[in-house]
Amino acid sequence: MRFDILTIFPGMFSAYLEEGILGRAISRELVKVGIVNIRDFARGPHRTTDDRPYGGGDGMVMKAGPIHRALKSVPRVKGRSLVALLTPQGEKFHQAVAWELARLEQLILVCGRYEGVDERIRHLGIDRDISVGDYVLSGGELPALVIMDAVTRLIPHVLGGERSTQEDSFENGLLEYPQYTRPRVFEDMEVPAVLLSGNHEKIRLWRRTESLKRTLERRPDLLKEAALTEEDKGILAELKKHP
Ligand code: 4GO
Repeated sequence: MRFDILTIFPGMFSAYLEEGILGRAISRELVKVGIVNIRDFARGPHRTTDDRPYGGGDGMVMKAGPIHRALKSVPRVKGRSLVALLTPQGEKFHQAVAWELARLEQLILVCGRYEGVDERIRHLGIDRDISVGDYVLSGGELPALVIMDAVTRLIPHVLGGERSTQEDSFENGLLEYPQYTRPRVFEDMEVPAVLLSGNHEKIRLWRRTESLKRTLERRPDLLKEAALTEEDKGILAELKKHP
């Protein structure tokens, strides 16, 4: 998988691309990342990437020209390649979208700044508008990093043995069960005895119950979409009777 990021703030990406899961995936060449500075494609002595909005009003709008030229400069990888604009007006990003994007050969992410980008850029090579949530940020850079992170950890061999994506929240449509590690007693709080029992069937049942309990309490909306077994439905019925 190759990511190409279009931004006027290339420096915002370095820390995140050098460390952690994403950093390691890059050094292992499981993913490649190209950063394009939109300002390199701006014209005039001031290399301006923004201008005043037609019709008046506060703030500035990102000019279409520099973004359009920056996009054309990105070599398109053969195979499935997609250009996404990060905007609060986009389709909401969630785990299923991450899986869909993980199947691409190339994902090009366009980060806007100021009050937004000239609408005409949408007709010049943007395939999809994506939003990471219902809030406004000062730029598309953090959303681009969020998407790169969520997608990268789904790429084969990125996570290795340390953690399975299958056990994550949302992969089975439920929230994760609580986790504990040493010490066994911390600030007078004990690890639930079942986890020390060595009884794998009891542990599985306890975790599934906790997962369902958490989802019911915090995100009941997720239960409508989750693939529930007959056992799950039985556990849920009990939880609703005796919360
Ligand atoms: C994306 C971009 C929020 C999101 C953004 C989001 N804010 N929720 N801000 O994914 C154009 C100028 C949009 C600033 C950008």
